[in-house]
Amino acid sequence: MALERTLILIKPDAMQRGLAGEILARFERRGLRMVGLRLLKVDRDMARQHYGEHEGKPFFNGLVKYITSSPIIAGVLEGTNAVAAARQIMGATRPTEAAPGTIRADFGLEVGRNLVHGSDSTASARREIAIFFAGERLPTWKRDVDPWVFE
Ligand code: DAT
Ligand code: MG
Repeated sequence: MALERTLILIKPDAMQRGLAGEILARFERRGLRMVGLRLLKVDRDMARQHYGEHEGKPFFNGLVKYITSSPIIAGVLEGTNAVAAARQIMGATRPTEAAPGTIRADFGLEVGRNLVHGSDSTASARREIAIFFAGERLPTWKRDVDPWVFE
């Protein structure tokens, strides 16, 4: 059980469909805490850097065009096993293979319009947070306060 940070993106299709609040709420109510949040338009250089591992694949150019097509929200979420927890909430890459109850299954059908990004490892999270929050000092949450207990 490790305290981790992960990068999420609310991608252009989710923004255009007015689903940003719904998507953020799903991460938030699971217990992941926001430590960074910004609205931005990704340019080609940033897109190529973020999706560098996919360069050369047949869908790469379409992916860059899509992610640069409208403003997105980038967020850093913190929590126990945050990387895996966020991926679980998102669902599988292909919406038709994602489990019901996940964001990608509940709101999408097309792999090229799958609404959200989430880092796939802590190493990816570090790399991606550095791209989207370069030079920003992200706050942290105090954890020395007991949660309420229902007796
Ligand atoms: P994930 O976003 O689940 O980490 P990935 O890193 O393999 O998935 O791919 C990055 C994004 O690229 C993915 O969210 C959607 C797009 N993509 C992946 N495979 C694709 C394909 N076969 N055709 C079209 N787009 C694809
Ligand atoms: Mg990925």
